[in-house]
Amino acid sequence: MTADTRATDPADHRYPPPAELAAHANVTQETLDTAAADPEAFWAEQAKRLTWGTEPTETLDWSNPPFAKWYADGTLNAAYNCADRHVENGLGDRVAIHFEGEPGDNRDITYAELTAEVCRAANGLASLGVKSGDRVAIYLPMIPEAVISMLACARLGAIHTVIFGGFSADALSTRINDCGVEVVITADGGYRRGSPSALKPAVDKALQSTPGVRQVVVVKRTGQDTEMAEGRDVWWDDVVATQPSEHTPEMFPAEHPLFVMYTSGSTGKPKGILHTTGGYLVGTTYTMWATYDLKPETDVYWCTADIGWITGHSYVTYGPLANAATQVLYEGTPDAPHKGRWWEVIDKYKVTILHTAPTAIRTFMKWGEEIPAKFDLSSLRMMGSVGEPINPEAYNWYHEHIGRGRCPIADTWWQTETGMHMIAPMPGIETAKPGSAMTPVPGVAVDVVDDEGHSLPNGESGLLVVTKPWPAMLRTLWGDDQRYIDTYWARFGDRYFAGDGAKKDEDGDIWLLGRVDDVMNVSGHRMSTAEIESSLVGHEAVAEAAVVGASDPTTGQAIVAFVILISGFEASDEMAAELRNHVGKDIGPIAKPRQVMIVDELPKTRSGKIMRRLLRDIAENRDIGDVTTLTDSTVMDSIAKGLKK
Ligand code: 6R9
Repeated sequence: MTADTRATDPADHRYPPPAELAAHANVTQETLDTAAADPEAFWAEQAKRLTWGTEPTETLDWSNPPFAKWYADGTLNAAYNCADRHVENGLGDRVAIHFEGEPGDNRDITYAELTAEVCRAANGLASLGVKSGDRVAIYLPMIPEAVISMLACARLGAIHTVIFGGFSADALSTRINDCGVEVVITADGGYRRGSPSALKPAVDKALQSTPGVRQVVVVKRTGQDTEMAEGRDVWWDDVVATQPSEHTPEMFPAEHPLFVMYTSGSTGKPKGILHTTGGYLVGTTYTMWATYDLKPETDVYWCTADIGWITGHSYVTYGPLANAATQVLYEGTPDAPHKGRWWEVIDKYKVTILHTAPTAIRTFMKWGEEIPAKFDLSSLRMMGSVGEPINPEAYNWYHEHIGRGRCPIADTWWQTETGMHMIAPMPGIETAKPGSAMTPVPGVAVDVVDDEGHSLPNGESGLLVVTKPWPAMLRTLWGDDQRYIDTYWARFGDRYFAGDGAKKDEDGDIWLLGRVDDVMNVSGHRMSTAEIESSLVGHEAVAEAAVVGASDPTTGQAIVAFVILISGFEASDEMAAELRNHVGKDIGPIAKPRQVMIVDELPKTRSGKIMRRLLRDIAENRDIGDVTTLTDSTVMDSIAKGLKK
């Protein structure tokens, strides 16, 4: 039981580690000290968590920064590490995945079964000609085949690129073309909010403009009517189910590419973040074990992230499975068929570690604490948060109403680019502060610096940098080394620029302050203002568009768009609704602006840059501050007036 340390200000609550957890904690102060004294030796040691074909003798090669190599003379197979080796170690009967479908269907998959399924899928993909280095896109709901497909690709050395099922056909084709994908794995559909939701039609549409795709494998999930293109589309059951359940894994060099994950940058074009095999797997395997104090023999872990995001890669597929953990995989939404669905799942599988996002917690707060109160959540012992800063109110609510005052919360800061947790409290050691991600994980070094790169003292806000290479770091942007250098390294030399503002408090603990670039964070999803602006100006009625992220009590930030119409088009509620839907269709429902404001002019600086800060003030109903750098300071009046109409 945590001591009652309630203070009046929610940010001043303090949560020391529960004594029981601290007594058996995976990570101790000694771990932190050893790692800080010699990070490379620490990471060399952590590599022993994996089973290698050839053990690495090198740890980090930073001779050509910012292009890092980790464990470069080692060889391994990621799928073998996540499946077969556990069976060889006598854990074949342990459940790897408790799958819970939204309609209530469920399936337990042991490590022996997982290994067999991955082998079958690898044999199936190989029969379609997939080989090492080929790119395979995965566009699936949260069903076991999603994890199996990722591992089947990894087993063959093929590079997977998972595209979130909520993305539109256009977003799909852009990513497929950028990555040079030849094979797509999808499903007829998945269950969302109580009904089947089709996926295959978006693939069909995307493939009209992806000349490189030669084959589509379709998993049957919902049984919806599905068009199959002759010669191109094949059913998963026809290609995979009939295959032998044995497959000899090839050992690949540690720096062999594992996957590309697209994420929004500050320009419209999504960035293909490239992760490689050895370093990524060491980093995720270690942090999975350390941050959650994972005890694979007894814990039941549940991360609610979709595999379409990095969290789903590192902490649904690779981290948990490399540790031989037992986890829950849930297909649907938290409110189907009722708003207590998550708590029911926790009770049913006796989940001990829950990892979710602030936006979900705020939604549950809105629904009311009486809903989780109806369920037995006594199995929980540890919880995590990821994706955006968690506000102290949501943190305290999570602690009290879900963790029932007993469970430490790891607020984990990291990125698609970092591959693994970078800043998070180690649950057996640290007294957590609501809203702070606390301190770097063992083996990681960060700093807060000013614009010129000078380290800032405690108490001051600046920019977050990572000061030493880490194993799961991105290696480059797919096909664009220059953009990799420019985006992350040009600013501070050999220190990685994360794009986040941060502050160290008087104790040196780190508070994340949100993005400092034009990237919004909506429900934990990164969205670029430029990408949505370019979608809006793609509509025949729009002359110009400016998009900002306005703070929102549930989603963290919400997308607010200001648009100028081409003359001849009328401003109306219908037009605003049409533009919202246009973005939804173009990019995906999560990119739909909360509001579209039709204006006559946009505030611009003398150099022609749109002053998003002012638009954010309007979107958040604040007084407009300093407008002296505007070309025409009356613009703001006219916008504000125009909006009152
Ligand atoms: C893992 C993930 C990365 C951006 C990152 C930051 C924000 C993530 C956070 C957080 C404050 C946390 N972010 N976790 N901000 N506290 N615990 O979310 O990756 O989708 O690439 O987003 O998300 O702004 O730069 P990704």
